[in-house]
Amino acid sequence: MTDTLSAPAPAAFGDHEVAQERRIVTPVPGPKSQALHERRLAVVSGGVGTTLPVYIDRAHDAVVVDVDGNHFIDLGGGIGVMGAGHTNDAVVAAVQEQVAKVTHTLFTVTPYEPYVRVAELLVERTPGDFAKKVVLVNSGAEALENAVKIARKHTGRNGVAVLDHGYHGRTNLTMAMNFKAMPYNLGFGPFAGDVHHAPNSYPFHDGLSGAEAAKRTISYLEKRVGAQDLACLVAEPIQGEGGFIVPAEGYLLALQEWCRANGIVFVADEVQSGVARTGAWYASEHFGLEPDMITTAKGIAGGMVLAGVVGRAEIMDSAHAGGLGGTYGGNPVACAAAIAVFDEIERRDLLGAAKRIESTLMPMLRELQAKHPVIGDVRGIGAMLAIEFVDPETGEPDAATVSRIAAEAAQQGVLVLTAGTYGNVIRFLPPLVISDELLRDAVSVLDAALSKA
Ligand code: PLZ
Repeated sequence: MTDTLSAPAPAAFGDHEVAQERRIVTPVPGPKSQALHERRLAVVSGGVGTTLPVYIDRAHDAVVVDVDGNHFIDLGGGIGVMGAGHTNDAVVAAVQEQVAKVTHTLFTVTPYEPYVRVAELLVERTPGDFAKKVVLVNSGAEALENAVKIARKHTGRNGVAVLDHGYHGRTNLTMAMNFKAMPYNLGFGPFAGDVHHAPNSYPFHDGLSGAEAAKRTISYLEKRVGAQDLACLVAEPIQGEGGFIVPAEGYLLALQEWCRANGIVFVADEVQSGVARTGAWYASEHFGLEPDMITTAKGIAGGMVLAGVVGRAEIMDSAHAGGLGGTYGGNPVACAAAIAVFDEIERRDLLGAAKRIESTLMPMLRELQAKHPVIGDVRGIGAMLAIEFVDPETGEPDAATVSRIAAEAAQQGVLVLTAGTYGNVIRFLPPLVISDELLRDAVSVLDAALSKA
């Protein structure tokens, strides 16, 4: 392994700052990344995939820097986690302060204030003008596990309804709730029972109105399961891994109404769409929803490990004392980070920033669509946008072009994530603090990659 391509001198910035620019100084992956990757292949399970074997050394705002000194524009933000920006000053300071005070006691043994504060913030910022309560956990999947567990206890029913193209996690129950077998579920069964998959609303493909799609979902569940056997219906307001599928107008509201009429707990899985991502605190607001429960994770704590369930107080309290918990749930350092993130969203108007990203990026993506017929659909809300690739003749999903473009963009210093049941979607989840200039630069790279593909 040659070491002649050494990293450039660190940029002349303060503590953890990084120049907000794209700068590629070695082949991608560079020699240091390649050496790390060899070490990794020897000891890390092959089941842990790698989208791009570029090893990251540091990051700030919307730029990540690898061990070879390459600066990448980050349009994925660690799958929508870094809304407040990488190494956000306020989050870094809050974590540093808390880590030197107390890092762990276990909230259910001897509690601490940051957990309570996060719960207060979640109660205030989630839609629904009713009494709510919270449980904090460690991951999105664990939040879903808890939502289902509480809904079952509350209703005394077992059935869980989920939607086609949905994604909910990698634990046994959440695997059963995923739509896509590969790579999430295949060979990992047997899976938890009483999980029922129903057709969703996917306007680009089904052409149905919200009312028509809701009728289809509801009649499917009524025939196949029976409303009185369902504890909950779990729906992502905008389906994330499924390819940023924005349901037709009125679809989700009709499902919520049906749930309410039938005593079914309506759970909005906002693990990907929540915490300012779409220009609202929670995407449910765009659809006029007041979910009985919301699961939240990712963007909530600036990359620190935190997730939670917020729900109607009477539902959340139906779990008996001691029925909810876990060693690390609501860890004080993670909670301190979350409090700083919520504060930053307000102080820096990150809801406005998400809307600004939509108004900058959406027209540029539509221009790409006009130029490149392989882009069949441009969709999303706020800073949760996507383009879906299909063969312009046949309408067949085109995953090959998506892979080529993502690989070429990385070579040029732009990180994009793919998504979609058929792998034919490029999704954009940039840190909300990204500048318009970086967005324009990144799109010009995608444009060139499209022309090349
Ligand atoms: N619900 C809506 O998007 C996580 C998965 C990444 P965890 N999505 C990214 C991967 O390949 O594992 C997600 C989500 C929605 C639940 C989850 C699960 O959240 O924090 O990854 O458990």
